[in-house]
Amino acid sequence: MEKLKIAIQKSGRLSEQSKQLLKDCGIKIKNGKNALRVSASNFPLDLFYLRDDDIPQYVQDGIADIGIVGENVLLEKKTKCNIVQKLGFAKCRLSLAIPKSIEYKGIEYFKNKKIATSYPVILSDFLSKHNVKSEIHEISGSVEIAPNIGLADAICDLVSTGSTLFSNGLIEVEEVLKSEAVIIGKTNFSSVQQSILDKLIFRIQAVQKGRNSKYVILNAPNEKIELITGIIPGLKSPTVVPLAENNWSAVHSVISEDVFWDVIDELKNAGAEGILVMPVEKMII
Ligand code: PRT
Ligand code: ZN
Repeated sequence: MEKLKIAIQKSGRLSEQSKQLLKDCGIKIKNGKNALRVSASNFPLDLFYLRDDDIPQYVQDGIADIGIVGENVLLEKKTKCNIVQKLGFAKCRLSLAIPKSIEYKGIEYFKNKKIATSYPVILSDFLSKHNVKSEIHEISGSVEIAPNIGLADAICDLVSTGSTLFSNGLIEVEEVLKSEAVIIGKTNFSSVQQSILDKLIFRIQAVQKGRNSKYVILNAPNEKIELITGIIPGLKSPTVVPLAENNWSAVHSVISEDVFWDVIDELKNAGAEGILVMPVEKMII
């Protein structure tokens, strides 16, 4: 039977969350530690474990059909792959940073400066868009130490918390790119592969919506129910069930993680009591 082949990072910042996502989609993968290729036991999916930098090329060449990488890697490799689905984890930005002692007046600063980076393609696109000519020094790791050892005037590197820049006396001055983990895909799927991919994406979206939602149950006097159901309209409309106590009801609904604490405050002010909040595993609308 035809299967879909997915390439994920063997070890690194993407690998645990990539495997967890597949698990949350109900896909069972054996833990073959050193295997390069494993098959899911209950879904037509084969997994390849690779270095993230190699994944776009494997997908472009059709050795894998889809892969999980950071957008930064996808753009740096300039392959003919499409973004099939954004995944919302491994969020970071690719930024230009300079020693904090320098007074920064704008992007002109980088003219004729030496910039160390592992992202020469993305960086040179960015600089030429801004009409700035710099000397790009490609290095593969520990980019942040380059200014301190006199190798470069500035760096262009991934930042998430900013603590690496801070501890190396650097400050971020320009954001070149925002990135998160994405599923990339080759350009032409067979109809069987496409239908497996559609199934996978359907499950991923259900998991993502679940992760972004909370299930809320609360009690309130009946005269407050209309006000409360206005605050938490839910998917279609909230469930309202009577309590054993006269003139009281329980309201069940789903709310988005992003607005969670604001909504809880509103509910309390509207007269809600005994508010229970639970995680949502999957959500299909
Ligand atoms: O071995 P392989 O080639 O597969 O892995 P890798 O070492 O190239 O990549 P890995 O595992 O480090 O990162 C994989 C992907 O995670 C990247 O391509 C990004 O899409 C994403 N990601 C998210 C990050 C970060 N956040 C991140 N903070 N990748 C790297 N960093 C590094 C950054 O380079 C810097 O050294 O973390 C440091 C900065 O972190 P803060 O928190 O101090 O700002
Ligand atoms: Zn890599």
